[in-house]
Parts: sequence; structure tokens; C-alpha cells
Amino acid sequence: MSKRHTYRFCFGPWNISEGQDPYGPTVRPPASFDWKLAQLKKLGFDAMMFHDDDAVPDIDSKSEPQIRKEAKELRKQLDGEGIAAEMVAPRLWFAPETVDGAYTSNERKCRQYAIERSLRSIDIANILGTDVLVLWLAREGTYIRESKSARRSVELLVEAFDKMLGHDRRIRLAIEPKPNEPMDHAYLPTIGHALAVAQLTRDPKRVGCLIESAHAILAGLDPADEIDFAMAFGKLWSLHLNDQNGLKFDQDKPFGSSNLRVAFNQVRALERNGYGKNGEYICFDVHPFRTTKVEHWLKHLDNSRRTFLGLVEKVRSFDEKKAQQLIADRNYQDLDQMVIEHLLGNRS
Ligand code: GLO
Ligand code: MG
Repeated sequence: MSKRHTYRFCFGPWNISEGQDPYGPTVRPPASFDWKLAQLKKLGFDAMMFHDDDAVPDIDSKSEPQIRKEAKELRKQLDGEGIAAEMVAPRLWFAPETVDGAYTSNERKCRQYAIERSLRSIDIANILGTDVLVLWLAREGTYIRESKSARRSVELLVEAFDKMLGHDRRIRLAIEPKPNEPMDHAYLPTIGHALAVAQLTRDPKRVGCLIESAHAILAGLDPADEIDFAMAFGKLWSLHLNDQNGLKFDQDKPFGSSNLRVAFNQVRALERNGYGKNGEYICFDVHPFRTTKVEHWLKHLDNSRRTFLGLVEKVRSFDEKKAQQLIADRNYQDLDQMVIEHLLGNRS
């Protein structure tokens, strides 16, 4: 286990959200980007994640030179504040062109829109000083299975990824799998799918992944095992820690909120693999509960970080020697209790 490694933290502007859900409107007034950036700094975070249109608002109405100009202005602002851009992600789920999917849309001109927008996102990433392009493939799936061919969709995804890899020889693609929501079924639902599809691209070394705890849980998987799996390939380039209470809508709860032990095991997996040593950040893709008052608006971010750091302590003070003895004796019953007592803070 690495003992001295310290972590760096990050979130995105969308994580200070206004509380809208499918059944009701916003419950908090929108806050400006500048205010969000100032809060990030005040909370002691190190970097911000960006959708392409977080970086350049109304991106679809802007020319390439205008996009570059605005990205450069943002870079200046970030440098001035001492805040890094962790990644850029094309937001391919809002525009009318992405109604039936982005890279896997049945309409050629919509697929072209998605690819063009991804290339612009890569340009923005370059200007902001990050080589990570995150691809949450929100609408790459179906509501009706007969509407698309999964085989063809894989081919279309590879074609799109190849265009991105060819556009810039340094960019790395971090696929963020999610099994469902907004789609019934997604084409790349797990880390295994993401890493397998990487092998079909023109440069597999530059196609990796981002694990989100809630997405792994929605796929019926253990996020800690997903972390170990991705890191066995050297392909975990970003991380969205949060929590999820079972198989329902994507909850984006504070880290550790639903299942502290699952959170503990994620931190253990990160520690044993040395996550962060190559400059990766701990990002929290968390949202405030809809009930949250404006004056408590940043608690979910601060609390997620506190819980994470508390769990780092718990992982580092876990009696590995004793655990190994119990494992050697196949005494998993006591190993189980040992973990519980450790999390409860009881002395053994
Ligand atoms: C939604 C995703 C989303 C992405 C973000 C970055 O389920 O987790 O929040 O992480 O848009 O692309
Ligand atoms: Mg996410």
C-alpha cells in the first residue's frame, strides 16, 4: 500500500445544480460560472471538469475561431486562479441532432454533427491544457432494440473514436460507461465493454476509461472491482466517485452516503493501485439532494471529500497483517467483522 501519496480533487460546474428533476422544476437559483469557480477554490479543490459548453457556452452557434478565442480566455482565467482543467467532455445529449443518439444515430448528418463537436472539444481540451477527453455515451443505445443494430453501433463508435484519435495525436479518450438512463440499454454499459472496444480502434493505448461508482452499481457490479480491473490495464484515467442506493434512477449521492463499506473498498482499490500517481484526480460527480437550501449548497462536495479523506485514513490504518492471517485461516467470518469494527472505529 502506498502511504504518502496525497490526492487532488475536482468537480464540474454541473455539480452545483439547481434541483430540477423529471417531475419538478429547479428549486435553487442558477449560480454563475465565476461564482462556482470561486467556491471550488474556497473548498480547497484543485481542478474543474468541463463539458465543451461549460467552457464555451452556446458552442453550437459559434465559429471555430470564436470557440478557440473563448477557450483561451477561460484558460487565462483558470491560470489566474491556479485551477487546472481536468478534462473536457462533448455534451452530446442536449442538441436536436442527438435525439436518436450521437455517434450511433441512424442519420448520417447527426453522426457528423457529433463527430465535429467532439473534434471541437479536443481543440478546447488542448487549449485548456488537458489531454483527457471524457466520453459519457449518454444516448448511444436504444429504447427499442429493433431500431438499431448493436454490431453496426460498435462499428460506428469505433469509426468516431478513430476520427478523434486521428485529429490529435496526444488526446486520450476516457469512456465513461453507464448501463442505462437515459437509454433503456446502452451499447457500452461496463468497463469491460469500454476496454474491449478500445482494442478495435487505431490506437488502443489512447482509449481508456472513467469509472463512476453509481454507474457500476447500476450495472450490478462492485465499483472497487471495476477500479481494480481498469487499473490492471493501466487504463483508469479519471474517476467519478459518488453513491447509489440500488437499482433505480441515477442518484449521484455524496460519496459513501449509501454504502460506506463499498466506498471503503473503492478507496482501498485506489490505494493499492496507486491511483493519482500519474496526475489523475479524484472527481466527485455528486449532486445536492433536491431538498438542499442555498446556504447548504456546497455540502455534498465538501462532505464527499471529507468522507474520502476519512476513508483513506481507514484504509491506511487497516491491520493488513491480521487480515492476512484471517485469510490464510479461511476465517472470512472474522474478516467480515474486522472490517465492520474498523469502520465503526472500535479497537480490536
Ligand atoms: C451522467 C454522467 C454525467 C457525466 C458528465 C461528464 O450520468 O455521470 O454526469 O459524467 O456529463 O461527461
Ligand atoms: Mg459521471
